[in-house]
This record gives sequence, structure tokens and C-alpha cells, in this order.
Amino acid sequence: MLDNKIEKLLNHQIELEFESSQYYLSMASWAEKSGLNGISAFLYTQADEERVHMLKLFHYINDRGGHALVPTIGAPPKEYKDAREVFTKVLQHEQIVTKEINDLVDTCLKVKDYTTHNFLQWYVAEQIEEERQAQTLIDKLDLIGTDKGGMYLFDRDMETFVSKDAGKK
Ligand code: OFO
Repeated sequence: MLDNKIEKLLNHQIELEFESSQYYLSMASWAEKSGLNGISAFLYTQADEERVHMLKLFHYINDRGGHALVPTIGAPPKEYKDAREVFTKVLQHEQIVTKEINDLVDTCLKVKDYTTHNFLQWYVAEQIEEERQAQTLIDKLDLIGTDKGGMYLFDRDMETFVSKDAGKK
């Protein structure tokens, strides 16, 4: 049986994963209509992955005797200045999620819920990877700067990256 406090925090984590999914979906749509098809494909995939992260939490909470709740969240931003702004926002968002997961892990230790602590290790590792990925993309975009040819190639590389990465998670 889940401790009440842990159940609440896990439901909060559901909200964050849902927010990530909706945020990336909105970015994907912006990129698609801006002619950035590779970036768009990458972000649609990210949005799907975040939904899977959310569903893992649903099943975990319910399997442990709690009640996973569908969150209500506000609409994400619709417009973005450019690809760099998109990935900067991705990184900032992931840093917030990482902090929340770390706080949750800390609370698990405090209430001696080692099962949830163990379950959350997958999320801890995933956050490291997502932050690293966003930072790498920002670094590449910094190198490209305002070079339109460079941007074209970046977007094309993202398309290849998505098709190679498809179905890994
Ligand atoms: Fe769910 O990994 Fe990011 O937010």
C-alpha cells in the first residue's frame, strides 16, 4: 500500500509528464508548420515518449493500491521564435522535472518506501539522458548561428536521427 504522501507526489509526477508531453506536442506542431520537418518529427516522438512515462506512473500507482488521477493542466505556448528557443525551453522544462523527481526520490527514502525508490531510478536515468540531449542540440544550434544552410542540414539530420531511434524506448 502506498503512503498517502508518496501517492500524492506520484500523481504530481503524472502531471509533470503529461505537461512535458503536451508541451512537446505544441512545439512539434509549431516546427511542422514552420517547415522544420526533422525537428517536428523529433518532438512528436518526444511527446509520445513522455506519454509513455506518464502511463508507467498510472500503472505503478494503481498496482500499489493507490489511485492514479488524470491531471488538468493549462495549454502550452503555441508560438516559438526559433529552434534554439524551442530546445532551450525543453532543457529548462527537463531541469524542473529532474528536480521534482529528485525531491520525490528523497521523500521515498524519508518514508522508507524502497519499492517506489527503486521504481523511480528509471526516471532518474532518463532525466540525465534528456537533459544531455537537449544541451547537445542547443550547442549545435549555437554553432550554426544564423547560417540558413546549417539550419537546413541540422533539420535534415534530426529526421535521420528520429528514424534511427524509432521504437527504442
Ligand atoms: Fe519524462 O522524461 Fe522528461 O519530462
